[in-house]
Amino acid sequence: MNSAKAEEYLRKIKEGQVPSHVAVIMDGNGRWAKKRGLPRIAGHKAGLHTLREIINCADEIGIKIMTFFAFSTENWKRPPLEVRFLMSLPEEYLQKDLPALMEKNAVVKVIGNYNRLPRRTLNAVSHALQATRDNTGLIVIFALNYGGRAEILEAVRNIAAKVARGELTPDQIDEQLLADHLYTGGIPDPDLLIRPSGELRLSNFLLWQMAYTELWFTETLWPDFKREHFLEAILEYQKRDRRFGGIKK
Ligand code: V0D
Repeated sequence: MNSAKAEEYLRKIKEGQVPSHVAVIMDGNGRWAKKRGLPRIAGHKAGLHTLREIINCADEIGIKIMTFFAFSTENWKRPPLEVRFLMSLPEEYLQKDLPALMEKNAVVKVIGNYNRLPRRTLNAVSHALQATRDNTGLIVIFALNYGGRAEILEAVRNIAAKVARGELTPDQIDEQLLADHLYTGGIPDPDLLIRPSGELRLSNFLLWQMAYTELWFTETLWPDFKREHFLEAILEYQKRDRRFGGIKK
């Protein structure tokens, strides 16, 4: 799949600066399936193909960090069978793609409260974290059982505990310290958020981290989202960046 449009975008992108960190909300899988008269899980499976294509493309153009919203703390409210199916996807994905990720020298990371996940899912994820921890290429972060407010709360609790133990004083609590206590401690904030499927919200994703992030939305559903959509988003980001270059953070 190498459309002329994608090649044209690629050429233009190479003239500018590629964002270091791109965050993506993989949204619209259920709607994609419904439109085709398929079960929602067929949409999630199709979304897995898009995930592969976008990781390959990000690696090719030299993006350093990709963060994908895979499962939110609110997603537990979905039908139990759908949740079960979703929980099988990390294992399915990693079984098939871990060798390719190793070949790319990619690092897999997970953010979120993932101790609530089924054992098999946890095992597959832990194995990938271990296997890729010393790699030095593209960092692929999956937000799993993630909620932005919960993340900030947990950080605040941990900081408060340090104050209570006398390890910190309140005046030592600044933005940097709070950022260091988030799941993303040590990872630079996203430069660009991509949200497909026509929803125009953050939905509790990386709230603290996206204070200065450029937002890019498209009506395209995640399973229909291709390399050329991704490149279009990057190109648009570069244009904005150029326009506001002097006064950006
Ligand atoms: C479903 C489309 C990869 C969006 C992509 C449990 C919805 C496929 C992972 C994954 C999901 C997670 C952790 C990890 C490696 C891979 C994933 C979920 C859903 C929720 F270490 N795709 N994916 N996780 N979908």
